[in-house]
This record gives sequence, C-alpha cells and structure tokens, in this order.
Amino acid sequence: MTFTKGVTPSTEKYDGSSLRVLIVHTRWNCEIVEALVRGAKETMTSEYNVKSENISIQTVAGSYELPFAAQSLIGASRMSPQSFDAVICIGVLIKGSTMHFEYIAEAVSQGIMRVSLDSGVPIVFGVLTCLNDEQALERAGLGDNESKHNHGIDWGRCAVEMGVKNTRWM
Ligand code: DLZ
Repeated sequence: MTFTKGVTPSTEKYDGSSLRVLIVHTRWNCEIVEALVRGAKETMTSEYNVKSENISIQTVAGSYELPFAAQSLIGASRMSPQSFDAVICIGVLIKGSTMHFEYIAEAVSQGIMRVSLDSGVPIVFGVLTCLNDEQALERAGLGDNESKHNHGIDWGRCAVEMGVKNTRWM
C-alpha cells in the first residue's frame, strides 16, 4: 500500500498579513539552521503575506536554550502593544558519540511544549533531531540527495495556520 507521507496541505487559505511571528534559532550548526530559517521566513512572506517587519528573529547558542528564550521573549512581547501570535523554534541536533543528543532532544521537546501550553502561544517544533550530517542537510533542502526538502517551509506554513487559528480561538 502506498500513502502520501507528510502533511497534506490545508484546503483553507490563511491570511497572515496581521500576524506577528517570532523565530528563535540556534547558532549551533549554523549553515543548516540558516537555510531552515530562510525557508520558514520566505514561505510566510511569499505565500501568506506575513510582513517581514512583523517577523522578529532572535538567536541563542544551542537548542537547549530554545525553550527559555521562547518563554522570555513571549513574556516581553506581552508588555508591548503587539504580542506574538506564533513562534517557531529552530535548531539542529546531530547525534554524536555521547549521550548529549538524547538529553538535549528530550529536554527541548518537552520544554517547547510546556512553554507553548503555559503561554497559550503556538510554538512550532522546528528542531531537527538527526542521526548524521546527511539527514540534517537533506531536511534543510541542502546537499545532493534528490529527496531533499527544506522543513522550514512546513514550519512557516504551520506557524501561519496556528497563528491565525489562535487568534480565532482566543
Ligand atoms: C552541547 C551541544 C551538542 C553536543 N550538540 C548540539 C547540537 O547538535 N545542536 C545544538 O543545537 N546544540 C548542541 N549543543 C549545545 C547545547 O544545545 C547547549 O547550547 C549547551 O549545552 C549550553 O547549554
């Protein structure tokens, strides 16, 4: 049996022109992360009319710092006239020879979910957890593999959908 792998595009057309989106990304594995950030940003602006000036970009050192940064920045934005409607946390974890990968991946995924539910702001899980460099490159749309695909594109779409739905459901 064959089936369509991955996310089926939504049948609804979302208007992102009034959304405010935060992207927090790591400086670890920088080239791969930058391609993912570009994919997310370009998708939001070109497909959904999100204004570039309404996309805030902040960096942290590594993926472990992403949940704390998201929590602080969401909190700070609440003090300003316009708070964030959606957040994308972007990082790339690549398995090495120690247990670092497992601990960080677990902490970050749990942390991001906790910040999202506690704050009521949808946070897209844009953290690749890869077993090797090739997997990371392929998922950022880089390298030679024919099946490469930039997952940042999906994260941008997800952020707009969740941001719009969040403003409706609030
Ligand atoms: C320490 C570490 C390691 C080994 N690997 C990665 C990685 O592949 N991707 C990533 O984003 N960050 C990594 N880090 C850094 C941690 O996430 C964190 O920045 C440090 O442990 C400091 O808290």
